Amino acid sequence: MKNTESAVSGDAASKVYVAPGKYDEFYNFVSGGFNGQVSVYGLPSGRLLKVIPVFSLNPENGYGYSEETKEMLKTTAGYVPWDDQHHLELSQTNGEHDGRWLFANANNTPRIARIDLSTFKTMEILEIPNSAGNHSSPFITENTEYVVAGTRFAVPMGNEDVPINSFKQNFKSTATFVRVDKNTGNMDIAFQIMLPGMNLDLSHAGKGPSHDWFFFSTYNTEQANTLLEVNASQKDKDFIVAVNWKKAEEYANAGKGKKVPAGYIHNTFDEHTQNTTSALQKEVLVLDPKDCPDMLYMIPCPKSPHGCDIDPTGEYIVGSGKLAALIPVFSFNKLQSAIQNKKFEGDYYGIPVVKYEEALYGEVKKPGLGPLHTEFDAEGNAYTSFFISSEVVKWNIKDLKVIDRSPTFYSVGHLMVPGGDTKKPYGKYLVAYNKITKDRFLPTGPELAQSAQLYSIEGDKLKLLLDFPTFGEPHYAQALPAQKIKDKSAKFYDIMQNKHPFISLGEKNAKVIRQGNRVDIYMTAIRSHLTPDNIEGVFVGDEIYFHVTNLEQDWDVPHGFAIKNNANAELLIMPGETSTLKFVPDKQGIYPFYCTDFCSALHQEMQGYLRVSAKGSNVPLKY
Ligand code: K7E
Ligand code: RUQ
Ligand code: CUA
Repeated sequence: MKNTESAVSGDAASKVYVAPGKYDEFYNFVSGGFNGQVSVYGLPSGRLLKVIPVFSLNPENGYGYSEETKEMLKTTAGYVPWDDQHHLELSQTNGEHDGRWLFANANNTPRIARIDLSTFKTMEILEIPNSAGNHSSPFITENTEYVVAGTRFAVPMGNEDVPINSFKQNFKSTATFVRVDKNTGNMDIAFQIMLPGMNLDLSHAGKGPSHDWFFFSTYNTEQANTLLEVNASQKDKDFIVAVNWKKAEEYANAGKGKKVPAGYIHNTFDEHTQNTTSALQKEVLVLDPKDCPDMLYMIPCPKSPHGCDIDPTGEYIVGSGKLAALIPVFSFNKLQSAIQNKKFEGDYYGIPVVKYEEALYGEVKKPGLGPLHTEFDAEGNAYTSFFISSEVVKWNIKDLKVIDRSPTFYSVGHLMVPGGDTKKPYGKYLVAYNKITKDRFLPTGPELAQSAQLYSIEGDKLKLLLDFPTFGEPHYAQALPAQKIKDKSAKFYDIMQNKHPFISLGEKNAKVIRQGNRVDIYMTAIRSHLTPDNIEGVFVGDEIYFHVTNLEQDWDVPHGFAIKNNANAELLIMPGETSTLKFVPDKQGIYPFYCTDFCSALHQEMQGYLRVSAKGSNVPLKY
């Protein structure tokens, strides 16, 4: 399709125009895919407001480089500084966004992060053991009781060295339930449910009547170790796994699980000391379905389900077979009576398989090609993305009739309606996150940005309003009304609450302390001076730590810090914050340092010199 065929109607520009100095109506949190970060856009303008570093290094503010944040990216495999970030969920209370936290998954080296929405900062990263390809994550229950993880790539439970073709015997999948503390948001693994080896794909929690349940889509339930076989597949259905997590919780509390040795690392950022604590955990509680009856059921779902989405009432479960020509909609009510009346067609490794027709509410026939993901509005409509036919389709949940469709440019993956997976969608807009940009923007060589497209969904018809490029490859996204968080946004850190062990509270407290070959420089930054600014008496091979405290107590006055030839990085320090940059000079000489953020008319005056002398020379410490 050519650009001209997608020309938007005349009033589109006014619908997305946010005048200079005016705020957007929604915050839109967008996953970064292979760039590992989360970005924040305003809607409807599509303006990029911020990139929040989560699972990758961020040269903008030193995340992952500073001594305080390095450990956030630590795992049992060491430092993993670049991951693949697919899905986001905002915390909920009673099935509605409460504006407290944002959860993000790392797909490759399985992890879940929690971001604080008053500081837009990553506060916690929890590694998930016995897992690989953490794709069903980080979906949450309606009171944020749990955030889940799920195994896309089945692996041996202890990751033993086994022949790959022993998949059926040795490979397992796990659904991990991570408890979230009501007050602090802190995460810890409550239990893991061990499943037969298969690919868990996406998930969503029930709500309302289905509150106690979690649903996971699956593929490769043939348990093939090469998916070439599956593509020419024998079976025409995979499954949605229905997990009664309340039951699982009871079993876990009743001691039905086994503590299994499994190392995983839990990193938490302490807002007072401003340092990361990295704790190694050594075991995890595993529930085996064999010991836990009535906890798990399989619902057949046409080939091969990807998205698994629950409507706002909690009654309808929408599966989306990537290779299916229809969308199955299951009824939670029917599923319950099928379970009660044992309307099973058999079992899958001991897990009862409910008869398809007994759980099915109905099918949306011939909606498009390659359905992936579904979101909802508050009026009983669903919106599904179609990757192959490259369109978004609006349909009615009750009568399963298609209402409208609109092309995307091109190949949409996820889509998002603000609040579209909660009990109370806000509606108004739909954003399609597209995999392919091609000719939509000025060319930038072989590497093009991915893109988002904003539609109005206020009428029956979908109306394309805006295209905007994204930072990284967007998968799932979330949006909530700006007023839910904008007034609790922190403007700076209270320096009196700063308990950093190397803070210098005031320029008079700036100092340099040597212990052996370790040199701690307690430095302050305030418009327009770095203190101390002339430092002598350090030597080649010393481990020098610049602990820079930004003494400002005002909004939007960061200072930067950089020193010549430092192989490590730079810093950007927020008002009231202390950050640490390590420097191990390997040559003697003079090293200028300076503030990298244009902070006042005297910004250029924020500079200094470090003199590094030969090892063993007798230059006294001076600052
Ligand atoms: Cu469909 Cu990883 Cu959610 Cu992307 S997945 S599109
Ligand atoms: S200085 S304002 Cu390098 Cu002209 Cu930037
Ligand atoms: Cu501080 Cu420029």
